[in-house]
Amino acid sequence: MPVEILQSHKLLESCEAALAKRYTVHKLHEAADKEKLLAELRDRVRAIAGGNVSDELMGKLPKLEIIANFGVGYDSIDTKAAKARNIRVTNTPNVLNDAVAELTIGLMIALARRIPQAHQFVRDGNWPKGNFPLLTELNGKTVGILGLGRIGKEIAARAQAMKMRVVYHGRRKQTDEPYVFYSDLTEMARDADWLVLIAPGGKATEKIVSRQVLEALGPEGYIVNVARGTLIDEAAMVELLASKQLGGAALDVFEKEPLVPQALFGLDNVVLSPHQGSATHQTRNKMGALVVDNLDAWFAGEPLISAVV
Ligand code: NAP
Ligand code: 8YV
Repeated sequence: MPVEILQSHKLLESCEAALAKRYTVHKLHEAADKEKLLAELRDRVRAIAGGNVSDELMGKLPKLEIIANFGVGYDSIDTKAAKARNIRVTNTPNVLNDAVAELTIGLMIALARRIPQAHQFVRDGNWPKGNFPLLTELNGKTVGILGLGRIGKEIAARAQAMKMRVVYHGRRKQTDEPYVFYSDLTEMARDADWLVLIAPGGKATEKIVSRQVLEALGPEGYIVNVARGTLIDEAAMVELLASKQLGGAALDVFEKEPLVPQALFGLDNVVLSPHQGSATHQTRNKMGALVVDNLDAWFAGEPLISAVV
């Protein structure tokens, strides 16, 4: 009898197909009556593929052994509860580093040179009426990276290729890294031209980029968020962008995505992106394969490939 697993949300097609080949998959997100499905599956489900897993959901599946998240960020899973219940949790690290780092640099150039706005300017037939305004460049500028982890290091390498100076903030100094470390985020924001966020979401980083940090970045400063919307005081950021007390923002993630604060749509100093850091065929396929490989390893009694709990 194949192992029964629960899929908690829509996954990549190739990942869903691979799961269906190996397991009996129940799709929670497609169930008309979720509680009824959970009650039926109570003593049968041994794994969850996907995120959005609360302590309450775990409590409804007493035979649950493992949660395999599709994504490196696992802030939608209550890992503390999983640990307490002796449930393993895996994620999809490293395979997406390059894709996210590439998008980050793309967003930075797009914001510095207002590429989406320039595109619209040409399409709207405005060019013959006058030139697009002069803007700014990345080279020679300092970028402060909040979260010099797997992805942060790839962003740092690419920022150096853009002839930028790299500094970083985290909970600790990384002695083997060549970049200047700031123990104080506000201080880093004050000294940097760009602030790039690529630290995990969750309680520990909630609104870590406060109004004070944004004000320190200032009217010439640019913020790029490819981490999670929860890291920024979004209301303060919108207000500061609108009043030009913050220079600009390139945002791939939002507090309540896919909902985006309406006020951002009318601003010319923002570039908006629909949480697409890892959204390429090659990267998403690798992420999907890692979800399946982790589950296969678990049910074969082998060590997990990328466990977080
Ligand atoms: P990682 O290797 O774990 O790096 C995270 C970094 O954040 C570490 O350098 C860590 O440094 C720092 N950090 C952790 N907690 C912190 C805190 N409380 N305060 C300050 N710094 C903290 O993770 P990763 O693989 O690079 O991924 C980072 C995040 O990117 C993910 O968790 C996810 O949310 C996001 N992401 C977004 C997309 C997208 O599509 N936009 C795609 C992939 C990932 P210290 O340990 O020294 O503090
Ligand atoms: C994905 C991500 O968009 O890995 C992460 O943490 O944010 C992205 O790669 C997401 O997890 C899947 O939709």
